[in-house]
Amino acid sequence: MAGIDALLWDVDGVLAETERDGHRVAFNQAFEALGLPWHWSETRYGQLLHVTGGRERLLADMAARADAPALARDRETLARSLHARKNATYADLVANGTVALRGGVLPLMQECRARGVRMGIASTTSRANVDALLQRHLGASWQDRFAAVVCGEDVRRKKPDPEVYLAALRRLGETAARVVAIEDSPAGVAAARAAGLAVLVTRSAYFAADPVAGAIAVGPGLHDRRGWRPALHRDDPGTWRIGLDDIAAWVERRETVAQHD
Ligand code: XBP
Repeated sequence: MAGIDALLWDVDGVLAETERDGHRVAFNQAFEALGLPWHWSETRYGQLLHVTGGRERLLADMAARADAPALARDRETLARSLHARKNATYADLVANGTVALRGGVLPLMQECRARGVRMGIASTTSRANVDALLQRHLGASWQDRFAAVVCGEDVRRKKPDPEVYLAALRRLGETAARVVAIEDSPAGVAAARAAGLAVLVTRSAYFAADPVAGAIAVGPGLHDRRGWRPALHRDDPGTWRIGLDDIAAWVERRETVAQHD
């Protein structure tokens, strides 16, 4: 379609509120399972989310704890065990339907398919987590819907490094000019921008108010036509959601939101 050949989806926070309802809960279950008296409150998890990567997040938390193993080697071993446990629990949680897709996500995916706009996944979460979430919501053959799926294991550097987006563009065989990323976190926006992409920001629970720089538009989610900056170019009483024409209009304007608090 005019202006857009492909959309690249971030996963955590964009497709679903996985952090609040999934990963945090699973981390806490992993602490319990390994006999650790640790617990990440919603507030503490929000602080830790500025570290991308679950294993890296565990190591960052241990660095601030008096009761973590003293040796770096032992912390690394513990982080790997906890992370493996967390991912297994997370997979169970999403398989049981604990984590829903956010509103407007599925209709936009269906619209992409109907209008010949290709899609990719660009996430630095583990592949098993993406697989669990999308199997639950899109079925066993979910990968067929995406021309590129790039996850944490495929990159050396996680977001805000642009590696994941550059790899997704390579797999799509596209340059950045006609591809739009959908993100929620400052690190994700920075990664997509550094890869040269236009970025749409759908605010998530944990990054509801963080300043983000350089997005083509920032708003509450694909499920809501109110509260977007810049405002939607057209009032369409016939729809409740954000669609490809809305995104194309923002791309065409190329008016970036310098900063949104
Ligand atoms: C999200 C992350 C991940 C998830 C947990 O990455 O930072 O660490 O919180 O997943 P993105 P893992 O910004 O690409 O959405 O435990 O697999 O890391």
